[in-house]
Amino acid sequence: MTAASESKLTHNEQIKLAIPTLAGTIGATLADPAADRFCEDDTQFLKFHGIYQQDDRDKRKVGKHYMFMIRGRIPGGVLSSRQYLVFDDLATRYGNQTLRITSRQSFQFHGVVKQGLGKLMKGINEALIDTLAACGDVNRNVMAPPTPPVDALRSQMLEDARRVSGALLPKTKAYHAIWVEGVQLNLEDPENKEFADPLYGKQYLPRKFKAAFAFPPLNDTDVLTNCLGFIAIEEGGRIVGYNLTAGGGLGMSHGNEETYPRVADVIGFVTPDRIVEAARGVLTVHRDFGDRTNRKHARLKYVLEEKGVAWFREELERRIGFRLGDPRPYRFERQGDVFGWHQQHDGNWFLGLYVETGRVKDEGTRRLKSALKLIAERHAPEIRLTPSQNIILANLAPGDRAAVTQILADHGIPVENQATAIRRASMACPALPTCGLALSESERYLPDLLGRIEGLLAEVGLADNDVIIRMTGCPNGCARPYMAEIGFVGKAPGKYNLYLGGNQSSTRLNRLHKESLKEAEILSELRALLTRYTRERAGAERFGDWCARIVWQEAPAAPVKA
Ligand code: SRM
Ligand code: SF4
Repeated sequence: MTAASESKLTHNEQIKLAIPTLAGTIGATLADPAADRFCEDDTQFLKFHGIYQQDDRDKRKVGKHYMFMIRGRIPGGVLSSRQYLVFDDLATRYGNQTLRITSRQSFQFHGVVKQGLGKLMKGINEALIDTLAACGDVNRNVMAPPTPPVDALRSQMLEDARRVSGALLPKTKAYHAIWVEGVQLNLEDPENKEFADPLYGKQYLPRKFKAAFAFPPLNDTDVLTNCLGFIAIEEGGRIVGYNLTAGGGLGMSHGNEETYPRVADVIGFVTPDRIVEAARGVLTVHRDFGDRTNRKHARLKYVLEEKGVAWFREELERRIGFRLGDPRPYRFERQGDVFGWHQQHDGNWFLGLYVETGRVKDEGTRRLKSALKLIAERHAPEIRLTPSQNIILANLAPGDRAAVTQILADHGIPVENQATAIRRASMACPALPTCGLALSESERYLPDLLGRIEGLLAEVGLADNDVIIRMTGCPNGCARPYMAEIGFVGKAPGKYNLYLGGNQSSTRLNRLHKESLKEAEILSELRALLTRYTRERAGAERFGDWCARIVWQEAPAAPVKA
């Protein structure tokens, strides 16, 4: 690389090049009891270790209260009860008493202060889980369908997802040194100075990279929103391979037309024995062609959009050294989770539980956190986190059902009619007060807004409608609002852009309908649209499909205001 091209690199690129172990001075600052936070460059390295330095935005008027968000790496979202109990205990001791299920099947701790950070990280690693690469310019948590085996095939997919996750892990020694051994990596040691990750090189990726698996007809992982996707193809009762997808992603910035959400392209077909090679190949195309001069333009989706599918397939095949098969037919019909009790193929049972905005907590008469702890202690289910921020308790013996239902009832959690259809189908990102990028509320506001939308639905005779509603506090798209039938994207405090027209199978992006709406405007707009929908829908047509058929034609997307 020439000096000129190096100078155009973003700051993140330069610091990765300078300290390719990603150790920064994290170990030294961690050991310093007087420091309540890490320096700016270290906050970038910390992300690769699964940690975000944040401050409590509710308290900004009285100064900056630094705290940390820690995200687990939990491929497919599966944990043992023992591991869950460790997470519960760590959240109680060092976090804000809650666990946050993420939209990528992981858990986040929020509100951890610096004194608790090292202990919490040690605890996670002792439970044989880690947080390595949960954030940063690397492959993130790999998603897989969370529904427990009602047939043997989904178990194979989970194993495939774990293989891909393992193969794409960075190899730096810094993570183990800092969080397990509790030491600062010696940056002067030539071995550390010259370190280059065998897959990622010295500079890692230009930006984050995301992978997911899905099993048609269910698209519960929103697979097409990922940089890399594997869509299972079943023939004769076995998974014969996967359609490989690439170039999905949702993040954008208000007023910047060079950024946009994008649905992935189907590139080709790959057999199960070759998914790791294929995954590495796709990742290295991102590594080598992603834009390292502009982080807003650095995702793989822009490479796909600008160079095209034919170029991408050829480039990928050149790297992996074999030809992909042609994509096989598949069809997604729906997204979403399964709730209530269901029997597994082995005779055991699983219970799908709705978790409002993914937050596992005790609040008022609903004491979900305490209930889950008791169930994990007494009945030891396998814990599965869903991409829609819900939880599944799996592998429960038939004899456990009544006791588990009773524990939940004692803690104010029903297993039947857990929430209205729109709540069960909804998602919100954390936003305020933890997220530094939030422009408006999301997790703390959506439940109230849904209450008002429930009122509207009842008013127009659609009380049981399960329209898919997602909200984020900014346009980064963390709760995947651009795939929802109704998407709310924060624009400013109390103001949201309204997107309409996603579909139930999560294969179609919605479109911007109106900008900067306050709550009263949202409700009046939705009242008018829902009233028309009841009159104009064709048979069982869903609201999102009606919006795409009718509303999109009437109101072409408004020009985006800067
Ligand atoms: Fe996200 C940044 C939370 C899934 C796109 N995301 C953030 C940060 C870390 C804010 C920051 O950079 O300072 C948020 C932390 C908030 C907090 O206080 O916890 C955050 N993202 C989340 C989670 C927790 C939202 C949730 O409701 O669960 C999800 C964690 C998933 C996980 O376990 O790994 C989460 N983020 C997503 C998704 C959805 C997905 O991956 O399926 C997206 C859209 C898909 C995509 O990547 O394109 C997403 N997050 C972003 C972006 C925009 C990236 C871009 O291409 O422009 C940012 C901003 C950034 O990276 O600079 C971001
Ligand atoms: Fe924060 Fe925006 Fe992501 Fe919400 S969508 S968590 S506000 S970055």
